Amino acid sequence: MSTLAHEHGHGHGAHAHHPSGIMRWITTTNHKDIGTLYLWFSLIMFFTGGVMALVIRTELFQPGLQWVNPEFFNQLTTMHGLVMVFGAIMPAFVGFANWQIPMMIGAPDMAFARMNNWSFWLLPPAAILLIGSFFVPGGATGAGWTLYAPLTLQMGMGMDLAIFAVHILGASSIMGAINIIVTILNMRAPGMTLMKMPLFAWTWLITAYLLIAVMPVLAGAVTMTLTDRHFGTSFFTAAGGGDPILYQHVFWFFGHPEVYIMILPAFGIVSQVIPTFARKPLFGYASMVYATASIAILSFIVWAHHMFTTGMPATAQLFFMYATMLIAVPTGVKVFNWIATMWKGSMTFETPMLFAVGFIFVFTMGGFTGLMCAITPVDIQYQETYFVVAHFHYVLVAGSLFALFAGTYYWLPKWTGNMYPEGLGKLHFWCSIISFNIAFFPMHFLGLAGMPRRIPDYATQFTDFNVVSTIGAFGFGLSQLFFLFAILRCIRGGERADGRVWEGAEGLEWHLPSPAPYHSWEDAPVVK
Ligand code: CU1
Repeated sequence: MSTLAHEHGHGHGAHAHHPSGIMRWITTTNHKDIGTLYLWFSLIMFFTGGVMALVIRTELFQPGLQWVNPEFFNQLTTMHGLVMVFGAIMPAFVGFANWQIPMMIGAPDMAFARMNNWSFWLLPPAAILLIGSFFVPGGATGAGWTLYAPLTLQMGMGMDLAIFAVHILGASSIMGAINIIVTILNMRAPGMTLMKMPLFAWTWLITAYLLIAVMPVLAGAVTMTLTDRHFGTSFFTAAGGGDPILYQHVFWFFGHPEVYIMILPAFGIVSQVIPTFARKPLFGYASMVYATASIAILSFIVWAHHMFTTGMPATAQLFFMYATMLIAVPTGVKVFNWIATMWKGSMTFETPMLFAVGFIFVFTMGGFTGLMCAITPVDIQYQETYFVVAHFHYVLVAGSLFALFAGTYYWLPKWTGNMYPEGLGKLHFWCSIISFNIAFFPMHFLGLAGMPRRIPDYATQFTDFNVVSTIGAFGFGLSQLFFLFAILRCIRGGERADGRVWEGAEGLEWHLPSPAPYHSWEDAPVVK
């Protein structure tokens, strides 16, 4: 990383002041530096949220209460969700966007380089608020990551810290999204038309619009919660003329597009990796773009599939059921195109490809259980059970996270100039995909058998699958140490690599040479 980032651009600005050490990272406006900051931040949050998950799984290893009290258990499930969604997955994709989008479209940097710095540096204070809320009177909020009223109206000050953290994280996301949209629409190199952009840039452009559309809705939901808590309003209290169900509608109008915010950039990464290792161009490029846009549009009209048990009219239940099922069509187009890309390709299975193929296989299982959850009459049985927990971990871990792993191994050689250790990467993949399924597949059976989610204790007939699941979870947690070692070894040295690291794939991936980094505004090339 250091070799790349310390290089100087083209001689101009040679006498400009360049801060070093910690000041370099605090004041940087360079998209590569900021991408690196995002990625390290999300990795730290990933391990933080992962430790919480392991405490949860330790408590669930056997029935009864052994390790944590029920209040703290609720705090752990809540914070695990908030930390992983807002701290790990979303910032990781923004880190990828910072590194890759300017290089992919031939822009010298992000459009608003100083705002980019601010977008990142809002994250650590928000993380401190979230993690710090464990240590205030009453502890962190235990209302669940969805922060449903009326429970949130009865919680201690940890809830206020969570609300403030969500506000800050939302502001950061919106600024990041504005930056990505303006960069892509205004700063493409000559000849780089929209329909020539690499798929990762396309998926992020669409994701950025989703972010701008729904982050303010989440901000509204938590602000109404805040005023209900402290300023005498009754948005969500029936006693004052409000309705707690209103909270769910507002939250999920944000929450469902949020699901696609966490998966569309993953689709983008997989769409870059598969053609490289199949040594064929992406099959159905235009249909990939249209499928991504279709998914994004449909994501706005499915939100009440999270609310089938709230007493909606049957007509509304039918609408949300059919609208949700419709999303399977563009998603199916994507899976078809990835497989058609691999069809008769000369494939090799380096670590990025293993994670990409693993993504297709395991994410598709999450898609199928999603379809099961969309069927209103049966969802009424699944609601608030471990089946739902299994479903969304297949989507978010085997989906978003595996794509992030694929992207990390794919681009680390380009970012650092060094090859990662291939054996360690493959070990990481196989341990991850096996332990992931040991941890999460039994949860389907637990849910179908009626085990509720978000409880620290359970009836004894659920014991066997919970034991298996906890063993798998620890396996998955330990497997991530291979990931950490692979990254560290890659940064510290190893075989030299250049932009054409993936032999035989030249021209498919690195459309344009990487522009030279710069370290201050004066160094930045003038963009016309
Ligand atoms: Cu949803």
